[in-house]
Amino acid sequence: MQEGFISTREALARGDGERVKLRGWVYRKRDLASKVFVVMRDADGVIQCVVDRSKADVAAQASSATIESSIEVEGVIRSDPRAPGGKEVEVEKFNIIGLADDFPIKGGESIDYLLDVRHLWLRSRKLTQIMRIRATVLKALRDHFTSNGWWEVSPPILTQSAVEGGATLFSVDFFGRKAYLSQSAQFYLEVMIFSLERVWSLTPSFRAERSRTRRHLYEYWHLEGEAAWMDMHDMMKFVEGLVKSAVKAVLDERQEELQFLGRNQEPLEETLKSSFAEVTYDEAIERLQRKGVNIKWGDDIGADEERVLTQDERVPFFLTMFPKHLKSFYMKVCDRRPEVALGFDLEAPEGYGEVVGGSQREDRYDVLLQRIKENNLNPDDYQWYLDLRRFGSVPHSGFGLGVDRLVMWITGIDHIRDVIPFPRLRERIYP
Ligand code: NSS
Repeated sequence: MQEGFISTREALARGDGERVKLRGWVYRKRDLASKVFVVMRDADGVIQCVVDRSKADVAAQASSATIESSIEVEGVIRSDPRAPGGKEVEVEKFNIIGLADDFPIKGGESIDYLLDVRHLWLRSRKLTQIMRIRATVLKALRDHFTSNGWWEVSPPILTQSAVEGGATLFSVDFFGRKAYLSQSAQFYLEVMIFSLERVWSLTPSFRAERSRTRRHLYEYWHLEGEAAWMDMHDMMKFVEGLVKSAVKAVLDERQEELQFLGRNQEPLEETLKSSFAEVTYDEAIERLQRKGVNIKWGDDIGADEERVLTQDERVPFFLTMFPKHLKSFYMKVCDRRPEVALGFDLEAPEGYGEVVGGSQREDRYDVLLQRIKENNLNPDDYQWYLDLRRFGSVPHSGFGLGVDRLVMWITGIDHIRDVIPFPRLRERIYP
């Protein structure tokens, strides 16, 4: 199947007069009196293929190929400044492999309709560029863990108890008992650090979010890390390196895609050159008040406030040291200020907001038990989690990174549904 075929990208790098064999799908077509122009796309890009009407059989084939038909072409490379990429293929052989029915996407359709035909819309050039960037981000993130000596582990998705509060749990019937879809692998990762010390996982996480926003999914990709012997600041340093590794890979390897998407690359370049600042919750409240936001110490910093804090920034920064009542029970309470938890969020600039949530974990049995009770949770549900504080407890920290949110910021896309191939939406779990 593979023999002799090259990609559009390779073809555009070939010299005039070279013979090439290509295959892909009909992206655009124009039938003129003397020529048939077919713009063919493949995973790498597009190339213009030209058939002269003097080759009557070949031209007839090209002419009958409908939009999105799969094709094979053979021909010779010619420079032409009018062609996309500056080169085209003078076609000598043209085969239709799969003739397409009338393609239902013609341009100008509503977002709603495009979601109905998501399985076809994923062929669009915009979504293709985003998926390529997404794959590069994922590879960079994985490589960063591996090259720093972290172990990948495989936590479950079916779980018994909440990590991030009962309000956003999806429940499932597990042979007559109630189970839940995982919100976070954190507690399982905490178990694993007692043998492997530094562990990570990449899994779907599920949140039955009440509100519909541009940055919430019901099923999203969650990259989580957990490590023994690391305090909050050690973990923040690691997260900074991790996020920079993804930004660097995209700048190095996905230039054409960023340009296609019209992404301003300056904030990404600045991110690589800067160190991420730490802004405490106390400072953030003051900043918000100075900007005229009606907020006081103890109030939650939500999506709207994050937008105010990040919209004029060009480099990610950490928000830290939150009032403990705003944060999950597992965060370690600060010794000096018992009303504060050792948590950190990484805020993406340019209005994007939170992409990472992490903390140092409460490693004292009594304090953790107390926090579970304060949060009206049943200690029986967390017995195994409490056990970790009974058998060789260790200072440790961890975080969860929303892969979709990171890709959203790096690509500069304004809605999270466009950075994941199959977003689950409330109106439709489709396809
Ligand atoms: O709720 S988090 O802030 N934190 C946790 O789940 C911790 N238990 C993770 C850990 O320490 N191992 O979620 C972490 C990140 C958050 O910063 C977002 O980037 C992303 O997960 N996140 C989401 N992305 C998309 N859609 C939704 N609904 C969503 N919820 C969280």
